[in-house]
Amino acid sequence: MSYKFREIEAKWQKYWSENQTFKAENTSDKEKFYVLDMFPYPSGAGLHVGHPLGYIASDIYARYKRHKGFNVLHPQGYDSFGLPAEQYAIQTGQHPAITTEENIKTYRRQLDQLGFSFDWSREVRTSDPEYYKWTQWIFIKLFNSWYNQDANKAEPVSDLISQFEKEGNTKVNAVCDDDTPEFSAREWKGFTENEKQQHLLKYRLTYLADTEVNWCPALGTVLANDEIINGVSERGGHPVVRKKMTQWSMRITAYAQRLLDGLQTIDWPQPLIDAQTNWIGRSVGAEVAFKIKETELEIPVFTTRPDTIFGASFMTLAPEHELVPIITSADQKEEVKAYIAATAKRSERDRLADVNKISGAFTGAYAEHPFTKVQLPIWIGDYVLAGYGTGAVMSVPCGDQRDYDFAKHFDIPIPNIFEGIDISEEAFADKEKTIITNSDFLNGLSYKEATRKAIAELESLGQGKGKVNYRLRDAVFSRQRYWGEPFPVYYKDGMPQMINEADLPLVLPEVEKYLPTETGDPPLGNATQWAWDSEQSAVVSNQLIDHKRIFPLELNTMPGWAGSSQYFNRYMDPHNDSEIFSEKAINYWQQVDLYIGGIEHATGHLLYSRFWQKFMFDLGMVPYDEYAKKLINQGMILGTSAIVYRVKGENTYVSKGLIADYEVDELHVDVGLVNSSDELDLTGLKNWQPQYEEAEFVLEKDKYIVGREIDKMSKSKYNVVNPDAICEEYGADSLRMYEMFLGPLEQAKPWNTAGITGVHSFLKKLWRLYHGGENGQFIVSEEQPTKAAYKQLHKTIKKVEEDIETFSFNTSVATFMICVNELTALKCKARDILEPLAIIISPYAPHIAEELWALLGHKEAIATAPFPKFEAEYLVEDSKEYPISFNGKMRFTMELPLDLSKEDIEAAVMANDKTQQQLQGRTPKKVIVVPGKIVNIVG
Ligand code: ANZ
Repeated sequence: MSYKFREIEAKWQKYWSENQTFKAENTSDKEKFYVLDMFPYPSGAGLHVGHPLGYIASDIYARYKRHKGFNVLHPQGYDSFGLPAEQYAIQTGQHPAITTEENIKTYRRQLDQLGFSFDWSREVRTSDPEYYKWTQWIFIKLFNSWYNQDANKAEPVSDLISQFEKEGNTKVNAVCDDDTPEFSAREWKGFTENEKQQHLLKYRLTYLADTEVNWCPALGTVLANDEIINGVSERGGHPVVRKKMTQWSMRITAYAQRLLDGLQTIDWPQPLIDAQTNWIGRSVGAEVAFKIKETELEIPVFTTRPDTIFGASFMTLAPEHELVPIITSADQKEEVKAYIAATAKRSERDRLADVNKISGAFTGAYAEHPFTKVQLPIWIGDYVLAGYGTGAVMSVPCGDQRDYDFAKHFDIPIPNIFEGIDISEEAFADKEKTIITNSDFLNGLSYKEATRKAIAELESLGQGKGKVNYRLRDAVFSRQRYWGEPFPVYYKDGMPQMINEADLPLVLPEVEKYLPTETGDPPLGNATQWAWDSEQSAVVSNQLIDHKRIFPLELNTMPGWAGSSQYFNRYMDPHNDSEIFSEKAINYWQQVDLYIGGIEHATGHLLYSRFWQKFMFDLGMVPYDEYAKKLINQGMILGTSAIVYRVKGENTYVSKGLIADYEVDELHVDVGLVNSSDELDLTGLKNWQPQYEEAEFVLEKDKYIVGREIDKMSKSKYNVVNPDAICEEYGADSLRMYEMFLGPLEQAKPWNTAGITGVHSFLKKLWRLYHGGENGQFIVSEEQPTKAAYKQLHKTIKKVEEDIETFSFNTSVATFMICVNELTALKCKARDILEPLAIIISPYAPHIAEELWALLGHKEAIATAPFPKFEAEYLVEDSKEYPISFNGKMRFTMELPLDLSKEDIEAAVMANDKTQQQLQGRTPKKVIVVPGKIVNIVG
């Protein structure tokens, strides 16, 4: 019987689904193990072969852990809110829910066909109201919390209010807005309700604030920094301006230090830890206040180098700095205004990137140096960012390159206090004993001592203090989109109010159009039923809004990262409709043991989700403030693109070997049109795209050979390989094994479909190992296996177990191949070998393993069969292949037991026909026997 993989795979997928083989219970005597994948965004294009790489790896691990006796949670779901479905809706009018549902169907079919051991009974979809109810619920919890720096955790706003009532806010040590004013208990009590709410917003962990955003009027939305190229939108090339908009923000900065500290406690890849560390960007330094001449005003600056303060010769403020309009002198007003208008067009990223484009303007104002009392001119320049530190710097042109360039450009005098001294960051970090000169009381000190001294002196003047600064910014949480979670928020007298938790979910309303409204409101502004009846607790018609009982609802929606910040916990108890998850469920599953996903989420999802987990920990809802103990970033599978060469200005295409004689343009063509020898199917090409129909081709040896290039797999490069076709031709087990065989999990590696045949032949060989007989039927014997067969099996058990534990899945595949070759050569049909072999191979190739397991006579699925135990004794050698030499020349080998005496070895060698042939009747002078090593016959 041949290996009918299509039948076998369909049969077992059906079996697993009908028997709920992989359903995990929330109670078990077994130890738990939680294996998580980053859930997919179900895009219209479906999966390509690169997508399942991480899923295959995590599935192997999950299956392995089941064999090892664990109760494994391995869930899957969909990150199903998002932009592509919305854009498709804008173009076609098709409701995003419908497209999303269709795409999910495709994804589910594709995932099922790969034989993953997911517990689908726990599926979540972020766009499902039953799921986003809990995303909204966390939002409300964040709104009702503030960060107490003394307790170093989030606490209820109700506690903060009691404190305000008792003693005002002067003793409160909170992470709050910079412009939070001080007030006494009496003042607090005197505030109107609206004023109280305004003050509280400055403390809440999610708050409404006027934030500088990149606004693209043509697209009607805010854009992230990386969606803007050279000042215009990446999509469409529309102008982008910086604009203040009222937006929801998340006070993630409150958690900056804990987000850093937590990285030390988890087993995550170093590049990912580095990316988050840099993103959080902790800087230790000082905040120094510079007085502005002839005013009561001060400019606070943040500096990492207070030791250089005597080199400060001017100041630079970000153009957006709030003091700019106040301090600018009358005669500089025009210039300053023009400059501000010009820089508003540049994104923060451009401002940082264009170090050579020095620009700025003088404000006409002066600040006073805290020590020398010298007057320092105050400039504005866009190399100073409004959102970092205090948005102002003391400029030290002899110490800082950007300050130096700026001073040079505008001819600002550069006093050099560091003549001949290396003051680079490296020197600062390494050298304890370098001397600071020309700097009054800092003379003769090392950098570090000078830093300490400068801060102490500033403190005694009341003009500075030590300060730790983080590059991390609060995260803007509002999106002007339709297809996202609605905020559970309505507005009363302009202040946000939460709807009751009991009234969740607040379901996304229907709209006629998915575009922003004519008045510039987000798409939810098109909804006619989008008002909150605070008495009935219901969504009602906008026409009923009276601002007394019926209020307008929030029009923004939440960003993509909202839903993915809590799914790992929700999987533990996904159908609970009274709690986000039960105590029992979280106490049992605790946290994710292994999380596999892409590094591209390093400073997005993987940072935000850690923040939400820490918040949940502060609420006492979860036992760990890190949700994923170990994380692995799988490497990308790259596409092998196919290139044709078009003669410039002509419709002629030249084969690769001939291009030296032409001037050519390179074009990507569909990789499906190219065979494994890089030959292009010209008929196929002509049918593929009309521009090739009439084209001429210059061939070499009657063939058109394409160029090959390794690129990211993408539709635009026509190098996408669809797993459906591979499954159809070779089966899922071949695909799974081949993806692992491509190389180490964490490395990027190119896909090459031709290579899959090797793995496919291996599986056929595996199948044949269990078959034979006259008609090739299944055959297995009860005989005692040979020592050699045992040895092969146990070598394989050992290696595969070590490989899986260290996530080296690629080397296991090679080990299986060797094992099956050896057992085939040994003609091994023994049950005691073939049964354990089926189990160790089943995490990789589960369908064939299940089929063999059933043929072996088992009624239960292989999924929970115990992993075979490695026994070292089988690896102990008990015989030796002796090289038999004649006068020092090796002629043949002989397998002899290791426990033979010297005499017995000699006797056995002499009795061998081959020895007699070599001697041709002579009697050897001497026979040298070294037991366990060699035999040499002399004479
Ligand atoms: C004086 C000085 C002298 C500085 C010197 C550096 C070297 P990190 O490490 O990134 O925190 N700075 C402060 N706020 C800024 C802003 N909003 N935009 C641009 N630059 C800003 O860097 C902190 C240093 O970057 C600060 O220390 C300040 O320049 C500058 F020899 O102050 B320094």
